Amino acid sequence: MTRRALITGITGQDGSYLAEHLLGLGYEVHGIVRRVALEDPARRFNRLAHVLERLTIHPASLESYASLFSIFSRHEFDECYHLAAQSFVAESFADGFSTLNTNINGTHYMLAALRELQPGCRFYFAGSSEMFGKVAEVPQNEETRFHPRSPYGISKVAGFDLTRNYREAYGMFCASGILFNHESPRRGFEFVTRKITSTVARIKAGLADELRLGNLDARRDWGHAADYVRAMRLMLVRDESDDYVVATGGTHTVREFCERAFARAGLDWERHVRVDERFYRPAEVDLLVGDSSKARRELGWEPRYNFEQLVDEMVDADLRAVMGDKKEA
Ligand code: NAP
Ligand code: F7E
Repeated sequence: MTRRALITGITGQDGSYLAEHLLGLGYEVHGIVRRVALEDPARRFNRLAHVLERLTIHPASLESYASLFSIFSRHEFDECYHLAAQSFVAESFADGFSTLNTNINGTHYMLAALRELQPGCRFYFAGSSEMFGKVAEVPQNEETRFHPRSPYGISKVAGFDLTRNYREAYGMFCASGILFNHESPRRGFEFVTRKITSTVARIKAGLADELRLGNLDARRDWGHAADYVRAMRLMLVRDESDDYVVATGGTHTVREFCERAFARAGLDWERHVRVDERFYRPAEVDLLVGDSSKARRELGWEPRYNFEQLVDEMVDADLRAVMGDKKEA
């Protein structure tokens, strides 16, 4: 029987890779998008353009329980991947209220609607390494204490707790992935990796000269989104639901990311990068590095990309895009 999956946040980086992955496995894939996305399809669906005809899209909003309830009352799903969120940490400092509202209530609405109408549907929650925040130990695993350092991190801890509570209180199949940073050529331009690789390409093409960044010493465990969406599905096809850290186990500074990205384009990063206080955060998460041994052991998951391959793929894609734009102009 064909399995049917619903993805919230299908227009985002992870949603697009997950949709591709599930289609490749023979799933029938549905997605929830907000109406603004439907009104601006060329921009909002750009990550999905190549598979859009094979998807079923439903308009709904995470802010409206009624809109989610209506979808679950009309369509049955085997698996539900709840990826939609205000996902930019810096923005959560600027507007904590809407981040908490979307990320906490949105997750609660999803769980409550499922419990009411489809308690047998398996549920995935997109947890984050930001939940570890001011880290209690290095590396971080499923037992590490949470100490979030941003409204975003706080919203993800609440979503994680809600998900676990629906599992424990109502016996539903609810799993959380605690995913460390994962990037790709489809990453949003506001995140540091894509900000770097897209600006490298513009500098190479003579369209820019300078890249302004915040904390160059921040360390992240960066993986590739295509690898991480495989782990999401593996969590939902187990006999029992549980929570898993997904990470590479490696760590690099923002400075190291710059070095590699500029070098890939034949540029010297020190000639172009300027530190700008405006991009510092009120509270920083300095050292994130994940221990994903449980996922490797129980899910049989492991990443296929290493750090260098990730950076190179992102730079190459942005170089191609910028050179293509220049030719057209
Ligand atoms: P992303 O590219 O920012 O995508 C976010 C998605 O959420 C988009 O489809 C967006 O829709 C949707 N969305 C945002 N606010 C919404 C709202 N109010 N109502 C309905 N949809 C809304 O994020 P991502 O990198 O793919 O991440 C996917 C999930 O994993 C997020 O929950 C994120 O917090 C979490 N996560 C990400 C990482 C990472 O490193 N990428 C790590 C850990 C956890 P529009 O297109 O309409 O804006
Ligand atoms: O920042 C530093 C910044 O915005 C990474 C989201 O997917 O991963 C992501 O959150 C680091 C931080 O991602 C700039 O201070 C320096 O230390 O790329 P980012 P993030 O905050 O780690 C987690 C796991 C998620 O769950 C989130 O959804 O880079 N940094 N200079 C900068 N960051 C940005 N954005 N811009 C700068 O100019």
